[in-house]
Amino acid sequence: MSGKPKLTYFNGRGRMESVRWLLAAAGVEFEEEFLETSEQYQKLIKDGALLFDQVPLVEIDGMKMVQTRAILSYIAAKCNLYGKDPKERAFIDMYVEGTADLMGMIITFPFTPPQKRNLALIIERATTRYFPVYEKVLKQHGQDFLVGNQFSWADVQLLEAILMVEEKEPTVLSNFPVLQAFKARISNIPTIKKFLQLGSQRKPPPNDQYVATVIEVLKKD
Ligand code: GTS
Repeated sequence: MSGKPKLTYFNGRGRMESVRWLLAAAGVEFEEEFLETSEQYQKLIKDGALLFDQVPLVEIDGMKMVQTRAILSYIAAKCNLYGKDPKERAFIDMYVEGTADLMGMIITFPFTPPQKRNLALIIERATTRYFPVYEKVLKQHGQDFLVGNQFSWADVQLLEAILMVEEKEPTVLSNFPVLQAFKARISNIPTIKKFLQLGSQRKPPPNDQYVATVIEVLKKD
C-alpha cells in the first residue's frame, strides 16, 4: 500500500466502522479526518472528491474510493483476506453480506424514531437467521476460520457483528458454543486484540451527539 490510507467520515461507527476493522485486522495503519460541519462535507463535494456526493471516502493507492462495499473488497483483496479463488470469494461475499445485513439493522437503529425502534427483531434475526448459519458452517468443517481454513474478511466482519449484537444483548451467544469459541479465537489474533484495546481507532457505540452531528453535516439547505 503506497502511504497510509486516509478515511474521511464522521467520528463514529456508521458505515466506516467495518473499514476500520478490516484495515486494523490486516495490520494497516490509517489516518482519519472527521466530518463535523456541513462546510467540510460541501467542500468535498465541490472539490469533486465524492463520486456520488456520499461518504465514506477512503483515499488509498492514489484513488478516492467511495461505496463501502467497493472499499472493503479492495482492501480485502489487497491484504489477502479475500480467499484464494472465485469460489472462496463467493462464500466470503455471502457471509459478509449476511453480517452486513444484520449490522445494518443496528447502524440505522439510533436514526430511527424511538417509537419505531425494534430491538427484539434485531435479536430475533441474529439468533434465528444469521448466527445459526455461521455456527453450522464452523461446526461442519471444524476449522478455525469460516472460509478455506484461512483468516479472511468474513471472519473479521463476523466478529464485528457478534460484538455489536452483544452490546445490545449480552447473552446473545448463549446457545452458540461454536461462535463463543470463534469469538475468543479471533479476538486473540494480535492485530484484532490491539484494535479491541482502549485507545485504538475503534469507535464507541453511537450516542445522541453522534446522531445530531451526522444530521447536521448532511443537511440540505
Ligand atoms: N451505498 C453507499 C455506501 O455504502 O457507501 C451509501 C453511502 C451513504 O448513504 N452515505 C451517507 C451519505 O453520504 C452517509 S451515512 O449513511 O454513512 O451516514 N449521505 C448523503 C447523501 O446525500 O446521500
